[in-house]
Amino acid sequence: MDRLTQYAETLDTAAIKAEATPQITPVDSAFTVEEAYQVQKLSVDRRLARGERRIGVKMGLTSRAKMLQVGVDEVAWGRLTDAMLVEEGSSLSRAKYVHPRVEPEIAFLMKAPLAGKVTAAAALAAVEAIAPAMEIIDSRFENFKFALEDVVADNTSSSGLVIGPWHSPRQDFSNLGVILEIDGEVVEVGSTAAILGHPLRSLVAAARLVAEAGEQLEAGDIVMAGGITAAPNLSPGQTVRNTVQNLGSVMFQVES
Ligand code: 0L1
Ligand code: MG
Repeated sequence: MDRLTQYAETLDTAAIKAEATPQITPVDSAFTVEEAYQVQKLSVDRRLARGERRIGVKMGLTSRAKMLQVGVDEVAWGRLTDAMLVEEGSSLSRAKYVHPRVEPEIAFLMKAPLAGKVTAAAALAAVEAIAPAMEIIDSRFENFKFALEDVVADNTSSSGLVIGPWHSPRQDFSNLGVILEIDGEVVEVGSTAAILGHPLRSLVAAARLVAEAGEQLEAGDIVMAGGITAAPNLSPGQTVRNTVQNLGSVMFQVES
């Protein structure tokens, strides 16, 4: 088995078993971001081969704070499957994750394909709806520590998504207030402007990056725009809610 296939199998197995695995980059200093995206695809292909269905993409490292944290100046992306969907208002099992965290986000629902170098206006024209959303991120690496190459290979930590009510995108969503609550207490506040200054920039970047991989955003795809605040840890017993100005809220609970 070649080394990229081996990394994909290791990361896929770590996700299935909810067991952390060592970082790749400390033992493979030649590992590149391009190879990491190949590992990501190989790993997600294993899920598709087990019967999971592709439902869209997630954008990551979309805020200046996250870019500084990982030491990069480019966004990253990952692939979403139907098995990652957590029904709005339902419970997820903490035991299925290694060390899960939650990010308040907004999501786009596509009504037309989009790929390549597109304008913000063209991106908006391809959007059917927008919704308040949350991403469950769960690095498969020990101690949630990684370099860019590691996290890209690990499907940019993506593990789950929760989508709230869909709304028309014909409104100004460039700077909507965002409140993340856990057990009724406000733990993070932010604005959709934290996503590259305007969430549409994240969709423009998604179209460019998927095209570089020879893919496209499809009608019906969900695109997670990116984290808006720091990502708190999840623990059993919590009720988590993200409320986005004008878009309403989305919630889930955490079981053991
Ligand atoms: O969605 C994100 O921005 C997270 C990308 C990966 C970094 C992390 O796991 O914190
Ligand atoms: Mg995210």
